[in-house]
Amino acid sequence: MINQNVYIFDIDGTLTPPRQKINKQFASFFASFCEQKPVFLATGSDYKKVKEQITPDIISKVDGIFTCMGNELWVNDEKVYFKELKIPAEVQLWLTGQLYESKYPKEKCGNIHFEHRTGMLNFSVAGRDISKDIRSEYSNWDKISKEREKIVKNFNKLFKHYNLEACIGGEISIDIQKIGSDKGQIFDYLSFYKTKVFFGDKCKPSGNDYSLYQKCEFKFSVDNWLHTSSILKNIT
Ligand code: M1P
Repeated sequence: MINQNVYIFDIDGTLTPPRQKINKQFASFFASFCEQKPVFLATGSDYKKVKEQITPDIISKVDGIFTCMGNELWVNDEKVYFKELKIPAEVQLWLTGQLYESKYPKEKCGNIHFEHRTGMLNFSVAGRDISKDIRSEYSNWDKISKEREKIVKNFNKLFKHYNLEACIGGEISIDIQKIGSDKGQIFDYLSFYKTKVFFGDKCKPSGNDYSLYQKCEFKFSVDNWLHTSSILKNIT
């Protein structure tokens, strides 16, 4: 057992604005935090997106980066392990059906609705290839219509027999993975640390940080990276 706190951070909405680069000043503060403590990043995104958003300095200082909901681990720019997932045709077709069911205006949607990542599928009615403006418009519309919450609920009722579950991703998407192959698995990989301290922004039951948030001994459900920054400044 390692008698130290290990710090685990979600990325989008916790260390950066969703799908954007980390703030420069915060990045240099956070890099020095990573030098002093054991730190892991934990994201639903893939490693390519992590590298777009997080500085090389931070990447070189953290102990590891769990991507694709913990279905991949990267250490020193090397993939240390990965878990695969095959999505059944019925599931893929049901999700395609949701695109037709959606009340969000079709002309505003992009064309890339599915992103097959390691051990997970990211699904977005609005599309991964939409502008920043449409992204925030869909996100606000979703808060009122609760489209993603409804899709997640129905999905989890229908596809348990495939051992699959869905949760709300970031602003516009849904993450789908095997039951138990969500961020909660990161807690188990780090169980040899006495205390796990987690920072996330999607910590409610349908959010993709919930499973890890629930397990960690210390946890912070944050509003955005500024909130994370102010908490960290009190820890150091
Ligand atoms: O917060 C992490 C999430 O970031 C993106 O979500 P969205 O595009 O919905 O804002 C996705 O990469 C998602 O998989 C990821 O969990």
